[in-house]
Amino acid sequence: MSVRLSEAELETYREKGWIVPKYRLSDELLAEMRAEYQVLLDNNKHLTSDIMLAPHQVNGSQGVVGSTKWLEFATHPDLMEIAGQLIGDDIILWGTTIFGKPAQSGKETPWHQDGDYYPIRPLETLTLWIPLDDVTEENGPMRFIPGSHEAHKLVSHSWVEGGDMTINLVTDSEHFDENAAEDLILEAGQVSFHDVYMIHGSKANRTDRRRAAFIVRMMPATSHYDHALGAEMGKDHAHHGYGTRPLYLVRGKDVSGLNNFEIGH
Ligand SMILES: O=C(O)CCC(=O)C(=O)O
Repeated sequence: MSVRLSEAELETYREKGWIVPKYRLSDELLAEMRAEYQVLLDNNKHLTSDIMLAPHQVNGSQGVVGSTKWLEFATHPDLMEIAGQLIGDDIILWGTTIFGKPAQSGKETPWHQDGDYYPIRPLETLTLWIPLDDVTEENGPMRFIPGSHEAHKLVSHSWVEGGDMTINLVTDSEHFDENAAEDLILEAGQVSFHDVYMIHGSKANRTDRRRAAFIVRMMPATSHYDHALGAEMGKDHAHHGYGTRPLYLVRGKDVSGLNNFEIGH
């Protein structure tokens, strides 16, 4: 299956802030990822599956017992080929997450911009969102506000307490119109790619069907992942481990010359 993006797909990414290319993971790879997810769940019974940080690290953030298998999945040559067309050929992988959205009790992810959390300057990151299960309108699809990335600006967020959400920093409502949201209805094995400034979220899952997704964060190596800033910014959510995240140069070279590839390894 082709991993070359068409001009129309590139244009959609620029205009809307995300794309779901005409590409899908092979059934074999998807089956392997799903089996590995079961291993992850079995090895992490001490954690809730709503959000598992950095499963690609053997000792992941938040006490996750992870596996380098997730690093292998994240850097699959097809995915790297597509990422290269969106953020250039020098790429650093700095994070992964699994939002497990379990059946019946899957928590809401409130509206947010990813970038509000990240110690990356200039702020750039491409997120690969890879559903391990079919995503329907009912089981908590990702929801995007088209074009909300366009100004390339972080808008104000507020800290909202509550145990029924996967994260607590929420985009203030004056910055977007929820009625404009588009739901991302995908089959397992399709992949969505979104921009770091995109306002997005997902509703709770009250259905009998799990909606787990593996998420990969990659930045162009023209940017600097500043670990010291990460430790400082991450005080409010220290379990994210932003001060000690290992960086992986997965393509090309460190153009910024500032990234540290030893911390956290
Ligand atoms: O999977 C979800 O429900 C939320 C994921 C998310 O917000 C993200 O990948 O940035």
